[in-house]
Amino acid sequence: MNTDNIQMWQELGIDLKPHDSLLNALGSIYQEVYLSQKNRPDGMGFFDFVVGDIHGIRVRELREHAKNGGKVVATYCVFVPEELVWAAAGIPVGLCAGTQFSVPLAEGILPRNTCALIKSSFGFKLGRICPYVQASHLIVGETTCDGKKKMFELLAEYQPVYVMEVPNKKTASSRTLWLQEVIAFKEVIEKLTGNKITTEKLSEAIGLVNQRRRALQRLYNLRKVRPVPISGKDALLVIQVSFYDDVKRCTQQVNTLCDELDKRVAKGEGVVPANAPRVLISGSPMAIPNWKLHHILETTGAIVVCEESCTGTRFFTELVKPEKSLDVQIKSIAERYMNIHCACFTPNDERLDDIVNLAREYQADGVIHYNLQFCHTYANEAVRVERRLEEAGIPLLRLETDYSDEDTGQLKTRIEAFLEMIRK
Ligand code: BJ8
Repeated sequence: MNTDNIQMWQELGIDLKPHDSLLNALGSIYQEVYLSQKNRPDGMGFFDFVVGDIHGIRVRELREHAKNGGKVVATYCVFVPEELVWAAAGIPVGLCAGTQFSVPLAEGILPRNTCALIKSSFGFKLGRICPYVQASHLIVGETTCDGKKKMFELLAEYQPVYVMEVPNKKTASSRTLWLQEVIAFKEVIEKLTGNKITTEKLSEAIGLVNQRRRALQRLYNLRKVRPVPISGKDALLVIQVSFYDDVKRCTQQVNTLCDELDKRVAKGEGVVPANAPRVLISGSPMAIPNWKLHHILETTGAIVVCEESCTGTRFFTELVKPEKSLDVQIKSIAERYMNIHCACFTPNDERLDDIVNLAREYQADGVIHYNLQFCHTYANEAVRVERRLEEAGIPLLRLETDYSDEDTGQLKTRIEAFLEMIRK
């Protein structure tokens, strides 16, 4: 173990013993899920390196930033407009919360029938095992679902938390409310960082984040090809890392990876045979190290070609329109974020359209609706997803699971039966 890292974690108040166990567990899962894959693109080397030192290099960069007077702003949802944080010379970090490891800690306080994402997030803070949480000056929550809203109240007992009000409808008055929320968030960030957000700074930040979105769009477009040049697991990892890595570096690495994939496509080279069943996953986000469903699918002969989720298309599909004055830039940011089709909205027909359109664009043979157990928002919306896909003639499998391994065998059986049905 790197002694510099240990010192840094101690300074951040990390509880070292469980933290060591977490890193050891992560190392073996990564070996099994990622490093055992054959024919991976060389460009994944960067992402392996980042995950290999997941609580080291990037945390050190955040600490350096803080030592120079900069602020770190942690988020849990793709609704928080990161452009405003970058424009105020802060660093936004998307927190992971994808591990079962921290769930039992949270269950000491939160009801067990709360979704794993919420319990994992809260458990990280309770157990002091996430250096990103410890290194952040402000955690930004949102009113997307009830469980999260209430968890943020409890989290605020441990660390400064600011909650953005995300409306539940997309009416004109909801849009006005959301615009006010974005303006209020700008003020919070300016106060936190001591930096005024100017038109120039915001324009630069919009450009940077849009470039990363374009790079991710490029990566996803390459997954539309048959045979697919990259595994679903690897593509998911790229998205997961882009939530917390430096925006410029990450963009460059994604583009380098895409250059390599372009060459694979030109040669007709894929990671699986052209006739492997192609699956689109739709639903709850999958934070590091939640690779469970992709791993089961891709070790059962299928290939995941797209994720309609916040760790997928919802993260990068829409760009922020570049504008010339601060007021219009802020409006443009608010508009872009209101186009995220999270199940917390009602009605949410746009998401149903997205799933059908994406399934066609990515030539998916079937869709898996992935629901984190106890997430009622996505579970209830799945009823309409099912009807819509039936009308469109697209096979669907609805799965509900958590972060534990207990149901792996059962999931595998259901997935095998589904693949048998959609195999051409
Ligand atoms: S924009 S999907 S990242 S809220 S799974 S915590 S909804 S009970 S994560 Fe999400 Fe933002 Fe929406 Fe995306 Fe609640 Fe459901 Fe848990 Fe969830």
